Amino acid sequence: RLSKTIAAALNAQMTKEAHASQIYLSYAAWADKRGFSGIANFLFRHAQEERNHMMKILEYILKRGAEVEVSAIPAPPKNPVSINNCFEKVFEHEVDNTNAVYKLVKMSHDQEDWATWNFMQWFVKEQVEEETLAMNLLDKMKIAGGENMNSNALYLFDKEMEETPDEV
Ligand code: OFO
Repeated sequence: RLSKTIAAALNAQMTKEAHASQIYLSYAAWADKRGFSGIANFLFRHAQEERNHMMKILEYILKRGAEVEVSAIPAPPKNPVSINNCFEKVFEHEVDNTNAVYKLVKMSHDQEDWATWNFMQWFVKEQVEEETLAMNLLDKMKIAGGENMNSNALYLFDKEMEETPDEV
């Protein structure tokens, strides 16, 4: 059985994953509007992935016999100012979510809730993959000029993003 505090923390994490999905969704729409359809495609796919994470937690809460609380999702932050800035923000967001995941891991460890601890390991692994992916993309952009990427480099980057998988 889930303790009250673990159930509350899992519910909060569920909302955090939903928030992540909204962030990717808003950035995807922003990129698409500016003609970057490859980047938009990648971000739309990722929005779906974050929603799957939300569902994964929801199903776990139910399976463990606790109450699911679907609450309001905070609005996504302001639009990025450039493609480079977009991926910087994506990376920052992923680091922030990793910290939230770690808190849950610690809480389940402290309470000796080994089922939740084990369940959360999937998210630990997932966050490593997502941070690595965001870092790799930032590295690529840095080589291509970072904030000063010219239209040629941006064109090629956008094209490549169409095929970039969500996972590394
Ligand atoms: Fe849900 O994995 Fe990113 O945030």
